[in-house]
Amino acid sequence: MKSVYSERHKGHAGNVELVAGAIVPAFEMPSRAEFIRARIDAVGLGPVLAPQTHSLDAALRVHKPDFIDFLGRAYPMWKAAGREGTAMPFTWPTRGLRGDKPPESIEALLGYYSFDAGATFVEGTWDAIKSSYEVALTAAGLVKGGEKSAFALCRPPGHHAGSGFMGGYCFINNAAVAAQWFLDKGARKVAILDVDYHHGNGTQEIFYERDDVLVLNLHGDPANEYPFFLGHADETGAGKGVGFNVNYPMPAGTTFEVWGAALDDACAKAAAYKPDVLLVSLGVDTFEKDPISAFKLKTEHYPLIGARIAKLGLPTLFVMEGGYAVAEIAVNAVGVLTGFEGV
Ligand code: 6XA
Ligand code: ZN
Repeated sequence: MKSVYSERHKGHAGNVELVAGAIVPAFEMPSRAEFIRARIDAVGLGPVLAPQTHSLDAALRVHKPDFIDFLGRAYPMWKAAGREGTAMPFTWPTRGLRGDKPPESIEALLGYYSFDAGATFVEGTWDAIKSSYEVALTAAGLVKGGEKSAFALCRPPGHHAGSGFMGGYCFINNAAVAAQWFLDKGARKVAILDVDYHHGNGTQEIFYERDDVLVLNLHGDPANEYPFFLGHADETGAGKGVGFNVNYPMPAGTTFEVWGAALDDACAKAAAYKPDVLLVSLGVDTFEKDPISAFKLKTEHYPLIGARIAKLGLPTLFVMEGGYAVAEIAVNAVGVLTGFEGV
């Protein structure tokens, strides 16, 4: 399997985040991607290509223009306001406030274009966002070009980013961009299988009223788990999208036996949909030792996930999402890919 990777993600570094009342170093850190990159070579998964340059046109097919424009302006505005360090949202236009009126100051814009404090900017963030987007599109191009599969080693991740908002370490929704790109290049139907521990609320929002993208999401029950405000089983789509969004919320402590049954059900639904392409939002924060998650998957399970997905026999693009047990993230993520290849 070919992978696509760019060193430019490393500029998105040194961020802090807000966890349980404390400001701590962000769990979403550059070493995550660097360990995965090294593991690809260690197991001989295949060549690692640099991304091609892409304009933002494909991002604008799933994101609002003012939001994408803001992502590029955010850190320069933060600095122009005399600030340094991490630009972090802290005020949101919730119920009872004016969410329809774009504000002017950087403090307000950060909140206007986010749903939490978890998408933060430093100097190199916008370039890293663009590189992650280009990684996804370049890997999509490999699959479109006839490769059976490809791995987009994206960082920052994307599945929490919606049409007009960032959050949860995500800015541009790389998987959603790639799905729309396949459709624009002639695919009739695309399925997205999100196996990250967290619900991919952004992906759900973007395609919620569509029947040309089937979104399947396995995740921690939002009643008790981030992102809390989306991801319940009764969210099945709207309009012509009814039936084309499927959520599998599962409780803390879920083991592979239970999780794997949900994966089997999701794979059966993906097969019945007969998509032209399958996208996998690949998070490995389902791992038992993940520091911010609560499922109980073990390292030996990740190749089984890849093998199960491979049985669908679909052109498949893996897009990297979460996973924070840095010591094991690479073995687990690349384990899915080698399992897919039957290595
Ligand atoms: C925010 C938790 C962000 C979770 C990010 C993630 N406290 N999403 O891994 O898949
Ligand atoms: Zn996650």
